[in-house]
Amino acid sequence: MTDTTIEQATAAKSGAAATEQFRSRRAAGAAGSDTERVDTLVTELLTAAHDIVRRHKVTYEEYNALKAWLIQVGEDGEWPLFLDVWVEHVVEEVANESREGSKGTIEGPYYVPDSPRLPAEATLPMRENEAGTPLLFQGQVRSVDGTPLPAAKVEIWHADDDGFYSQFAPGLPEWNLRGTVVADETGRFWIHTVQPAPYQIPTDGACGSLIAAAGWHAWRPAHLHLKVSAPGHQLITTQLYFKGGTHVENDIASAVKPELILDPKPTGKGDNHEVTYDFVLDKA
Ligand code: MBD
Ligand code: FE
Repeated sequence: MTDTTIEQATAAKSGAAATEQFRSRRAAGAAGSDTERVDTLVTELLTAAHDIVRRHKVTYEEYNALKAWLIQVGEDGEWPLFLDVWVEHVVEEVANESREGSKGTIEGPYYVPDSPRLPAEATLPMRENEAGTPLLFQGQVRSVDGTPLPAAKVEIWHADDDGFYSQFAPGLPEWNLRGTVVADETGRFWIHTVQPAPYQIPTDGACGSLIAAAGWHAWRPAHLHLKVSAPGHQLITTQLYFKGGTHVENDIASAVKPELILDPKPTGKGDNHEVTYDFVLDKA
């Protein structure tokens, strides 16, 4: 008998990969040099925590449980996951409040830059017999004034039919279900992929313990992640969801917006589906 070990997806492994990915991309030192701003924000955050302790008469037992849990978040590499699930949506809301074009939403912890460049009509890198309903996702990228944006870039990444992201779960080809599609001279694109499945955040790490302790659920609705950009325009980071999908109404990451819901229709060929979604970019 051969001794094969099938590597399991674990919170610690996806956490370590997300932490590493974040660290490698973060521009050093941009924020944190404005003493007054740091003072204001951190003081208000701590004051809010102090108020909670007083109002709810938080005990030493609870304080120590929090301390142990915070230590565990770090050990599991789950700070990117924790922050992107429970905090990023408000940062995104503030960052994009004056945008006129397409709605954005959170990036989440599983973006990887420099995915393979693909032509305007392309199939995302996937395994032979990749599971899931085949989906043609097509559309056009335009400026807020209606001008089509030639050679716009549509970066797309999503989980597979088991809810796993390449580079954050073992056993998947490096760029599975990730690509950078370059739109044609009229800003149009046609992306062939498979519909992703709902995504359960890892339950075996610190975030999972919190979810269990609070009696919450760990699910995000099925979603496509996108970054759409064009010269002279602001890049938009967004996600698209599926009408009627499980957890569209109760995303653990609070990142669903009514403008971001797709309703793919059968094409009549097998169980293929297709949907059109246009992106409108604000000027830079
Ligand atoms: C995801 O796939 C995701 O998009 C977010 C925001 C958090 C955890 C997993
Ligand atoms: Fe995601």
